[in-house]
Amino acid sequence: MLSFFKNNILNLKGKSVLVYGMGISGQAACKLLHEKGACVSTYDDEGRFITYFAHEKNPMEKRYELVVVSPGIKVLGNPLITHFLSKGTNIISELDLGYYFSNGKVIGITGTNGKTTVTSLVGEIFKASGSKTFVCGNIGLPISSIALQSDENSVIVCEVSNFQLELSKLFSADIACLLNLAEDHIDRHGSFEEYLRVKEKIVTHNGGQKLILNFDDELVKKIQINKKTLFFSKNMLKKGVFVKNNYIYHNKIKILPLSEIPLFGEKNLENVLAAVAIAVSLKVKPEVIRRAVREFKAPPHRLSYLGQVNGADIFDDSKATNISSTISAVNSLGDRGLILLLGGLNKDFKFDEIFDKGWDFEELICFGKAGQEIFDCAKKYGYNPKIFASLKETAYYLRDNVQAGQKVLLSPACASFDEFSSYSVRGEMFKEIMFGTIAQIEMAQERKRLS
Ligand code: UMA
Repeated sequence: MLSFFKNNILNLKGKSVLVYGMGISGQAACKLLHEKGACVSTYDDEGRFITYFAHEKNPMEKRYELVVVSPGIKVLGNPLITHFLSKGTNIISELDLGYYFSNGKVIGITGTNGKTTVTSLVGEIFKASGSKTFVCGNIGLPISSIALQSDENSVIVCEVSNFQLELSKLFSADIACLLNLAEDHIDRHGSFEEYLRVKEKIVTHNGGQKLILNFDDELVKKIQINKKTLFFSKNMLKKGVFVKNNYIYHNKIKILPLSEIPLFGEKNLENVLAAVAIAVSLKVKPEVIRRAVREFKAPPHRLSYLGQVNGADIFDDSKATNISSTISAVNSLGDRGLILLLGGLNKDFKFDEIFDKGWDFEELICFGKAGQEIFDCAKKYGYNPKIFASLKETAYYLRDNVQAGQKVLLSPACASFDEFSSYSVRGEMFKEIMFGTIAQIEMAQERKRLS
């Protein structure tokens, strides 16, 4: 496989390449391959296509020298991928393709939770340092779309998902950061062990370059380290990036006081520590890091404080689509006075871990497709939850019933797809209902539909 790339990748001219999946990754891959002179064909299970590229009806009947697969395509049990694997066809992920044609320093950031926050913060730090910076990957911009614009002075900050890593063979970042490991995406990978194996690829592919690892995460701490590993921790370390006397240090150098971090909760402290560790590894000056952290605006739906309704504090953590993320949000806010909203589409989780801690919630509300399952699990631990068919109904109930002193936390531990197209639409809808703007929005949509 690798020999194909070593010998041929710089000369894709005239080579027949199939791009599988026509979302933004597939489209970016097509353009890159086209620029490199490849003969590009496309295939999409939903029949999506892009103009100028041949859309294959029966790709199994053709031979390709390379197949580039989009991250959303589940490998396990996929007939087309199984077919090409059995024929010995070279198959790579879109991440590999973009990486291969990238220049400059590549920073790869992965982990179960916090990837997007760390990726954006690292991007801001490098922009503030004056580097030609690209922020890409799972955050929403395929690496293939920026690869050919990068040069030897570029810094490419790439959020890497396990979906992108699943078929990856080439991606080997100069700086690879693994933030944390917890159960997630079992529905895609079949088991937690397989999920871990895929996630660890970011580290095992790393050919002796710098690794940034979380010392406070038991699973991350256990994995392979090399001489250049830099650990970060919320507690004091002999060496690394750590917290001492309410300051973040890199070894003996003070970087910034915790009081200047504009993000909420202990998970976000870990995220900042990871970003600092990445930045110091590439020798960004402490004052630049400090300024960029101070001015950072977190991406939405990650334990974001929305404001007050009837004197109750409202928090949107819609991005919490797994159990560990929800637990960390509750740890950050505390259980007293907390109304916790759980539900959506279960990703094959058991919910016991949330309820076996003896937390004394003010109220527990379950909703959506997983609502009944979460309700039954909570009952086993002596809770008396409320249940609603949807998040929308839950939010209408809360808007009329919350009281001063309470905290409402949407941290659902489930995917959003039973009711919404994404976690961000779910978060926006929650905010709009809680703060009373939904009626105007629905009326505007209705007007648009009728016009
Ligand atoms: N498709 C098939 N067969 C399949 C599945 C999908 O043909 O079995 C086709 C669909 O019909 C569609 C296309 O593939 O036309 C979609 O491709 P895709 O799902 O890979 O989506 P992209 O638009 O390319 O977006 C992807 C990532 N999506 C997924 O991993 C599901 C985006 O992450 C990422 O931002 C983007 O590449 C740029 O790198 C989204 C995501 O949900 C935000 N990520 C997961 C997460 O964060 O938990 C991992």
